[in-house]
Amino acid sequence: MTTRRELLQWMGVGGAGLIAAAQTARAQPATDTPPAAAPPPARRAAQGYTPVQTLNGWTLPHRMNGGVKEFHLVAEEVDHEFAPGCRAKCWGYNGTTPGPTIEAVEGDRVRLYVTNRLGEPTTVHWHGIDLPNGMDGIAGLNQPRIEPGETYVYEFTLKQHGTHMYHPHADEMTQMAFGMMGLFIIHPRAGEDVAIDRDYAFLLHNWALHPGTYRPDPSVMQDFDLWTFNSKVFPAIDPIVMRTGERLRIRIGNLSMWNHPIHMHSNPFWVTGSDAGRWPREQWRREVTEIVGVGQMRDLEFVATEPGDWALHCHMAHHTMGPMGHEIPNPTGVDQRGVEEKIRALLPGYMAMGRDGMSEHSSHVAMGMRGPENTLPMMAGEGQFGPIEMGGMFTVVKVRDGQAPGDYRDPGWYRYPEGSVARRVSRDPQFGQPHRRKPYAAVAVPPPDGTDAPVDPPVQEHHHGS
Ligand SMILES: [Cu+2]
Repeated sequence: MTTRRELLQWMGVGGAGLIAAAQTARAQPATDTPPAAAPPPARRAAQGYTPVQTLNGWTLPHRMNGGVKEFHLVAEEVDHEFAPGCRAKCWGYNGTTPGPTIEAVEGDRVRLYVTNRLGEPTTVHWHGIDLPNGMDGIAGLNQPRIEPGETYVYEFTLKQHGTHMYHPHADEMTQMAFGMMGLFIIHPRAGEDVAIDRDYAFLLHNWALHPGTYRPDPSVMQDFDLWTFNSKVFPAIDPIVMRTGERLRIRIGNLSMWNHPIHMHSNPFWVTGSDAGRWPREQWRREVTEIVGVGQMRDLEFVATEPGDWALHCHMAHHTMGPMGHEIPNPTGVDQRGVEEKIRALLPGYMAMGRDGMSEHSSHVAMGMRGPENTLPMMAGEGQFGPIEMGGMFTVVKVRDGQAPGDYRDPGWYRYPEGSVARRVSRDPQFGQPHRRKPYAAVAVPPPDGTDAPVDPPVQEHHHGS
């Protein structure tokens, strides 16, 4: 139901604010709340919402037809690049994986055409959307399958707002493993009382694209090779860009086969919504990590107070890495000299690593060492201070004092004010008198003079407070 207040404000009638204020005053019981604590005035958006920025993606244009918003999805094979050096034949919609974002407003009547250009049947399920049962898209249960070459139409009225998804519900295991999914964003008809300055959205996914192959393997259940935001891996994932003091919303959906604890650096965010729309404010939670479960959506809101380059990533350490072997013996602490030459005779280009940790992999990458065909390094990304050593679900939130409102262009790396970066104070492993318990002497620490001979640091006496 449209209230008189909303109607007046949509129409932009002069003086409507005064009428609305008078009506509100009559409708609400008097409270002791001082005016300063009252929420900011509601922003009446109607169709004037802040458009969602689909990370590395796009929004599907629609056309109006007799008051109905018409969209047309095409299920088809796509040639997709995860990052330079790694591409595959994937499946998606309208030429991309994920498919384009569908964006509409609560109360809209939508008509969605779906053309199947795959070699097998498909359907589309509108995930989280409150609609008539016959529009829910489950092959066999709610509708016949859309056969290759056929076009079906779905039509319903959007009764809610929130962050939703669409994906096939026919041969789901294969079609989703190949990248068929997209975002479906419904903005609230009456706007939002806490206004958003920037609204980003992405989907979490995983892919079994084995090195040297060009088709994702749909039968893999756990040991995936690629972990993606909107089907891209770092450093090919776009940064999230904002101005200091702005309010950001990040809408995250998960159609992968794992739960992902999404962690954002800088000050804590609020979890403010889900498939069910923006939650009442009493339910907002302050977090620094939020698990986005399989099949779930989460909206995170963040007010930037500190400029800089802030990491945003999944906190499962393997999910911020590129492809790796999962069943190799543990090389940590193993001196592989001698063995390395023998293996290289069998496997040209083999390079032993991992004795002191995996970090040297990033320097191999920086040296331009080539891995197998059509795959990506486990660690990648070069920042202004050196290797970032990430690879999968990782991107950077770039907060800048000077970023103009509405400017989404990448401002480059942050320019740190002088003296504001952690710095080296010594190259001597014996530096200082730190409290240590039972130091373990076997780890070789390079000596400060730069010679090659490993030196075992002497076992130090240690003291600790009683
Ligand atoms: Cu994860």
